[in-house]
Amino acid sequence: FSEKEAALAAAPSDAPTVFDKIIQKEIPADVVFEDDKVLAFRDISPKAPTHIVIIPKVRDGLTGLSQAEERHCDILGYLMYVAKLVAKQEGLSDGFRIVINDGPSGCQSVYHLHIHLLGGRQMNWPPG
Ligand code: DGP
Repeated sequence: FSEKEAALAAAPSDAPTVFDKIIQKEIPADVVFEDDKVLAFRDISPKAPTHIVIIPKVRDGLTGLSQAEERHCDILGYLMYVAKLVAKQEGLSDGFRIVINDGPSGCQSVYHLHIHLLGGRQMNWPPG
């Protein structure tokens, strides 16, 4: 299964996701940052030397960025700020990338909004 195949197989849904189990500590994750609002943990299939997934602990309808409403602005901004904090914590002083995949065409496979933080190597543009 490629990431693309996984994304195309994952229909958009508001069913519980694997991230709920990570939040509930039902399955282990390598957590690098946690507070009352967000959780950040290392991606199980890293695409860069540093690859961290940052999620809101409460999904509140945010299956993906395309579902964002004005009430989500605070948490969306906070997730970006945490990405910056974690980038610093990880020593990514030369730069990093954040990515939000949305929907099948955006290669989203988990329908609980998340920011990917990638770093530790030279990134290319355009992305694949
Ligand atoms: P996306 O394709 O943008 O929906 O990203 C979902 C990411 O979540 C993907 O890069 C792999 C990661 N992931 C999926 N399941 C798990 C898991 O059980 N543990 C961890 N640490 N990461 C996971």
